[in-house]
Amino acid sequence: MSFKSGFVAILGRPNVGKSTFLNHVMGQKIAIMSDKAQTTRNKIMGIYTTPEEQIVFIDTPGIHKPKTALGDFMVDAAYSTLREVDTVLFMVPADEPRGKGDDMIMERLKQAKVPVILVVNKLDKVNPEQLLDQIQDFKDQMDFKEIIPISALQGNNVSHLIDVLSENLEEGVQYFPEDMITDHPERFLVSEMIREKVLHLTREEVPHSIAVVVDSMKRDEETDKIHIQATIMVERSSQKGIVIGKGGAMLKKIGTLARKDIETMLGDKVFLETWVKVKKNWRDKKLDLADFGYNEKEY
Ligand SMILES: Nc1nc2c(ncn2[C@@H]2O[C@H](COP(=O)(O)OP(=O)(O)OP(=O)(O)O)[C@@H](O)[C@H]2O)c(=O)[nH]1
Ligand SMILES: [Mg+2]
Repeated sequence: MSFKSGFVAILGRPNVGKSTFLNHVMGQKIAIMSDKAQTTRNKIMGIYTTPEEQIVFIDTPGIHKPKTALGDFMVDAAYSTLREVDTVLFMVPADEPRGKGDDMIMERLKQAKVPVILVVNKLDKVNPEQLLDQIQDFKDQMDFKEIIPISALQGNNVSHLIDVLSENLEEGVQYFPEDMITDHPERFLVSEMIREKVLHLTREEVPHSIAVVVDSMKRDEETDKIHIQATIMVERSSQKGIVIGKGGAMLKKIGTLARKDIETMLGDKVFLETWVKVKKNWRDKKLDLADFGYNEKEY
């Protein structure tokens, strides 16, 4: 049998479970997750390889009405995948009614000449009747190639979705080596894991106002640990106070939790040092955005 391959984008509003799905398929955390909207800010590849096939998933930032240059970058990044993939997974939550955001995305999907599979996620949160109503409502809006309900969190029906994608793959080359799981370097994943902890531990505007940059990452021969130095950027000095916390307690908590995740990912002991720095309005400054890793990336 010949080898099959293809690119699949995961698109949808913020918070619907796109990254949770990607991580479930990959069996490890390559995209951070949180209950805050707009968690993912870059396109993130998850490369799923078996002896017969390679499916290259692209997780994308949740599509929303942008209010900053960072928001523009995120939404552009999500839509840019429409030119790069063979299939789109349009993900919607089972437990929230269709909204303007969904309609806006569907308008774009209709114009793109790519087959779209509707993935109704979070099926664990509704009863079968609610699920059927949700499916019917979306079915009335556009033609989907397939409609598949899943729970990305619990894993229900995810393997069925993979089977459907496999059946629709065309013959093709293996684009990436079988041991490669993502396109981003370890430094990116490290910075994201730190950002995830800040998202989990802070509220309101703080999660949206931070960026994390890894300044250095190298093995310390004496302690045999990976020594990582990272800076958490905030937009205002009041936010710096929040991230550092009373007597440094918050920053310590962020560091401890992030270190554990980073150690699991690297399979190595880690010594993590973090600093907090104010960069006024960085989300609207093109140069800062580029410095913090938010610049164009085409596949
Ligand atoms: N109950 C339930 N919760 C889920 C499911 N999938 C995801 N979630 C939760 O939904 C929230 C958002 O998940 P993410 O994977 O970060 O969502 P996302 O679509 O990547 O969000 P953005 O990156 O902001 O666009 C998290 O709190 C997840 O735990 C599911 O199948 N069931
Ligand atoms: Mg995400």
